[in-house]
Amino acid sequence: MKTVLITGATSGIGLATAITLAENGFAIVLCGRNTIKLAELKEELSAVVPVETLAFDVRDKDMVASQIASLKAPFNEIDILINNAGNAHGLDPIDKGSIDDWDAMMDINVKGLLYVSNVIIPQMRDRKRGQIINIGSTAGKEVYPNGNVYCGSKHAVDAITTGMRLDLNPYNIRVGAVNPGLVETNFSEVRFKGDSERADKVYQGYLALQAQDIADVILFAVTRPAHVNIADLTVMCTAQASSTVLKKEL
Ligand code: 8X3
Repeated sequence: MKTVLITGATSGIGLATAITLAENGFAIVLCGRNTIKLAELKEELSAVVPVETLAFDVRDKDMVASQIASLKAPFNEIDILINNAGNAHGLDPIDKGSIDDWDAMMDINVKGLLYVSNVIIPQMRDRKRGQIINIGSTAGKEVYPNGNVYCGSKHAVDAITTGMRLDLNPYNIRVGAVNPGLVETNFSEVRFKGDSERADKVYQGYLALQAQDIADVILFAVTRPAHVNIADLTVMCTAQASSTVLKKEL
């Protein structure tokens, strides 16, 4: 049984992925900040597969390191790392952006991903096997108006994914990215700081991707034979042609 560590596992894509991988026989290490949700999810999924939880904020590098180091067998050998934790804060032109929002996006989406990877990569390197999937975004492929720093953080994920794949190639470690477009989760609610009316509008008038759609893609990536690496995969809903071209039924 392979063990998967998922960050941001208590909501959205991370949650759907945790449930999907548990249903498909992977042992799961659920990581997140919300200890109540982690405990509920552990109870639910433990009926199916071995499950462990780690409570940390990916921004806290000491907690990241100490929590992952505390894992005991059978959870101390991570076969697959899914760097999913991430979010957007604000959607403002660059001259009106908030430094706190910029910090949050760079600290979570970029540095947090690095902190978790930094702890997991050496064990994969020593075992000469492993798989890392970074959740990027269409925003990591193109920049859209007011997306500035969020797009920058996801472009960084795109570059870091390629860098990881190059550097970890000698160790037989598969590295790839899944890059979703518009997915109907609490993403926009976080981006717009709880303004649910504004958040709901993002997904109105067309059928957005659902978290499960991305979980299915991740399941596909982690069930390929050892010689197959899904290096870079962009997923949009049918109504979306790019970050700025979206067909809405009006
Ligand atoms: C999420 C998709 O379109 O808001 O990464 O950039 S988008």
